[in-house]
Amino acid sequence: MSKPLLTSLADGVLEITLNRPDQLNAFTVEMHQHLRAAMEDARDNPQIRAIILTGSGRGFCAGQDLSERDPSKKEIVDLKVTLSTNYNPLIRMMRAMEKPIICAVNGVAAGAGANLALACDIVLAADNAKFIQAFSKIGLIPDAGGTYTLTHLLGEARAKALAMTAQPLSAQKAEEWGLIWQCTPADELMDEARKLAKSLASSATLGIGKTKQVIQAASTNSLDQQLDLEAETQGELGRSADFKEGVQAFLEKRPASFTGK
Ligand code: LHQ
Repeated sequence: MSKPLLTSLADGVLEITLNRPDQLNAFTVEMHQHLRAAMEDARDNPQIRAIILTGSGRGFCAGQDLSERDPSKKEIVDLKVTLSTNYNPLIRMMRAMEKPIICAVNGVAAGAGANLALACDIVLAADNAKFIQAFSKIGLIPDAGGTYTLTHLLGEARAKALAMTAQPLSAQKAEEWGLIWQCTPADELMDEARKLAKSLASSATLGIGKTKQVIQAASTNSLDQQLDLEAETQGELGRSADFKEGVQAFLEKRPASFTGK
């Protein structure tokens, strides 16, 4: 049987590929375990300075594998347990990780698959990809952070309509609405994602990681709290080797060589 997840590391970038193409990379418990382990490795390995998440085949991820949830089976699995055990720790870890995660949405992203993509820091999507909040079709609410992400990125009006109707949202419209960073021709998606990831991985990654944290904090902080957090974080970064190198390189009119320290 093929592995449910593929990983490769080059130029400081860990590329993670969901790999159940025949099921549009729908999540099984096994795939969850592999993805968690890969993300933990990305978080803890100092050689990894950026991450790309993508899918193999024609889809990105169709959310939970519904065949694992066959309602005719006697054993009823509590969905709260599934979310608390698998999806929620994954989303929390990805958001807490002080490294940029780029999602290359190579095709349909449905249910928790759509919200996994939207939990990443920079989302590129192929021009034939679409985002579907498929949950309402099976009597559920958006999960894997979807109610939070959609509301914060789009506002209530669009979040509610997307969630209630389960209408597919094209990658073009997702870009237009500010739900994702960029819609890209399908045959250029991975080149674009790799170019971006490589450039981030060789940048001042300590500052990039802090940028992620401070921007995320802005959704719940007041301006006062945010100003304090900016000052605190800038103080810390002002003592970093990357800041020293960045300024020195600027003054010497040469490219900077950042170490992420
Ligand atoms: C699938 C799936 C799938 C299994 C396609 N499972 N096989 C979290 C925690 C706990 C519980 C509950 O939920 C959650 C979060 C969730 O994610 S709930 C939402 C789950 N996802 C969905 O409801 C989406 C279901 N899939 C679809 O609606 C369609 O497949 C989409 C719109 C994604 C793509 O449509 P098509 O391009 O027409 O492809 P297809 O439907 O023909 O799918 C291709 C194959 O993939 C097919 O298998 P087959 O053997 O017939 O070729 C599907 O059965 C399989 N597949 N999604 N979630």
